[in-house]
Amino acid sequence: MSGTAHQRNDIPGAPGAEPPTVEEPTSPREPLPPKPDQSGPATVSPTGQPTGADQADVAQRGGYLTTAQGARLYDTDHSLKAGPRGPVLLQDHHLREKITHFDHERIPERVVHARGAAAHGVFESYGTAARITRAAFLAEGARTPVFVRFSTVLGSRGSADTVRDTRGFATKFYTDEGVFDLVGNNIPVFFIQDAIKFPDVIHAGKPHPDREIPQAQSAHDTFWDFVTLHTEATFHTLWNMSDRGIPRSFRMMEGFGVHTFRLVDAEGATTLVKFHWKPRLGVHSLVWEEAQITSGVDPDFHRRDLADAIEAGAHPQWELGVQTFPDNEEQMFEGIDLLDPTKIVPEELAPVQPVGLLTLDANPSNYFAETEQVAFHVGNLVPGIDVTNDALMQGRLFSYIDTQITRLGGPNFPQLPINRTHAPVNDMLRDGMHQTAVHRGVAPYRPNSLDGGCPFLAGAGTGAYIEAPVEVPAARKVRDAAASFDDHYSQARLFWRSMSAPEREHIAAAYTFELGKCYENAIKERGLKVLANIDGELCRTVAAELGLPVPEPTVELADPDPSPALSQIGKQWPVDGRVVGIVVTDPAQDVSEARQAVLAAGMVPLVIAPTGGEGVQRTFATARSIEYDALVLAGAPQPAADGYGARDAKVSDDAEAVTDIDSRVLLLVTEAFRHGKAIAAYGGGDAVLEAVGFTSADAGVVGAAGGGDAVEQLVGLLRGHRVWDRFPPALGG
Ligand code: HDE
Repeated sequence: MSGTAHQRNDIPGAPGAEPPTVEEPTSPREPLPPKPDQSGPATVSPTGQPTGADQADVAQRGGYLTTAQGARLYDTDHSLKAGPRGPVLLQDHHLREKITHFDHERIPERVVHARGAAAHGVFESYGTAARITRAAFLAEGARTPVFVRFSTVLGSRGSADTVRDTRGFATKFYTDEGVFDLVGNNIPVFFIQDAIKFPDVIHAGKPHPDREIPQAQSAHDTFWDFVTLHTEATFHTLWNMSDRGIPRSFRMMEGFGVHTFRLVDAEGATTLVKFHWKPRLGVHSLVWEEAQITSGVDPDFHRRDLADAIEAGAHPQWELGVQTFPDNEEQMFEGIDLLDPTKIVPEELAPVQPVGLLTLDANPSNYFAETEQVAFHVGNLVPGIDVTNDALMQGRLFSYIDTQITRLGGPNFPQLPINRTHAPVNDMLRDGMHQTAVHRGVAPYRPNSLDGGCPFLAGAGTGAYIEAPVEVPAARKVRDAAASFDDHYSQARLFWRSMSAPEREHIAAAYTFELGKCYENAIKERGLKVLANIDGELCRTVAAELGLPVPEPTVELADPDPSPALSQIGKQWPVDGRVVGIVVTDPAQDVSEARQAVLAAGMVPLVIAPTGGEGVQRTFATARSIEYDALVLAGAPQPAADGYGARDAKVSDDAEAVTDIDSRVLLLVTEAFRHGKAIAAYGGGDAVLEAVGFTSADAGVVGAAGGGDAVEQLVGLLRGHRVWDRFPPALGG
């Protein structure tokens, strides 16, 4: 539940309510409360009744170790044996209970979106959507608790966060009228137009079935085989190859409902809408090398970033907005088929109108109970929000409940604490595995007289969910799609044309990397044919890199107006929660001015010193550039005691490269520079810049008078996310 008051932690990973002692504690006590940034699901009953219980009441209790039945135990390190060297006795109930439970600790991971991270928060409605929907949580001033889970799609639960992939953005709104789930992605279109192909596209994207390689990525033959044979996937694939496929942070991603939804007002009038989440911090991405290094150095980069930011009090925020379209018989807008989930409606044609603000303000207190057990479902709808005939959406309406039954072990998963609605439940569903409700009465059917006719049916005036009575066009039964679904390229071309020069470079590099990793030449050639239908220059660039001939387009190239809203470069954004590395020469060096300035700007300072010590978060051995959005060089550290290759392979042993500065600091700075990060130097730090050949004439490299000045200049640069001038305009520039 959100709304907990948080104290701000300067540095992520601050100890909990009671810092540990070095000696093992000797007297029993109640378990410690969660950290101030953490919260759990609201304590409502399986039927949605607030229990008034403290969250501690549903966690472990008591200072003594017990069995699952509450009997106290005196030893948990030794099995019950026939003598100290004898065999273990079958009667050891504690051993059997402990091992048996452990043996069943795992549940199946999600078939897609297995890897995720989540947070609690609140959604505050502006009321601007009240004229088009009767949904109570969108009325003016309504505040609704939410739980949001972000995810990658392809990788297993233990895969790296920063792979090139689509990201899930699923929001559970615990509204007074029942749960509403907005199960979206960070990319507004999908690979396919019909749910019946979903198993196929996922089989193609997942690791090859023979060797189970590669994990969590699309740079392999089966993925490219599929998307070049099903060219409806072209637009989504282009988004994935763009910087959107490698977000800097979950906090810096847009979210999209993808499908067109139908909103229904109090009078029954309907409006078609597309949902958008707009991050307050702007859309920002990693650069590819950074993403690759991160996969090894910190595979938990995104989940750590989310948790750290919330812990530090930099609560991520998104505005929910809708694009609205008249609900007419054609379900088209400006020639764009609203039932085709491979198409966007450019924001310039239909502006995104803000309807509320989402704030994530608490980390989960238990990953499994909350993030792993949360079960989203596209069919979790509330009055005022309805579905459309999008064939992708229709299949999803079946899939989500179905998959939870396997994953969560039976049909009662809505009763898991994180999934419990906050609205009263009287559903006539009974029994089943893991039933935790204890229902009364004898007549779970209706009509009945034995239970006084309960439950009664609601009507429009008593809050019933009533499907909008839209006409279904008279038609013949077919396995087919509308002719408008055949245009697979014009919006991909629109996207390409809307990109800035560095974004185009990144796209060309991504296609080159991914197709270059395919083994089969035929697949690379087919990939180039698709690119020829997007843009000649893109195709020629990638073909040259692959060493393959340039194919001719097979369609007439469209001439769409660019949509500036698609580019993620060129504006200014807040810097909340960005991480600034401060390099010092000595753990005792006083950099309090720089630290304070970073904190005052709402960012996180990490001091990097030759060795650990009070106030030091990283050493040269543990630091890597990918962790920092900007660097402050507060001196030029000499090679540290562990600064030789046999101890730390990051150290350069190249005699030419050896200077009187620790070469890991030089690596840090050159990588940061290459990745377009801002760098400031003061107090002798300019010697580091000199050693690597950078000067303040280079974009985003600044000399400063002191720590405060350095941070102030960095903040100015960080508002633009990256130093884009360092990426030379080449392709289409
Ligand atoms: Fe999903 N998808 N999906 N999907 N999806 C699942 O449900 C499915 C699609 C999305 O954090 C599964 O609980 C089908 C589009 C997210 O727990 C499963 C189709 C979009 C999540 C499923 C799609 C999504 C899922 C797997 C084609 C963006 C993670 C585990 C019609 C609008 C939710 C689970 C979480 C998860 C089915 C396509 C988003 C199998 C059949 C389009 C964010 O039910």
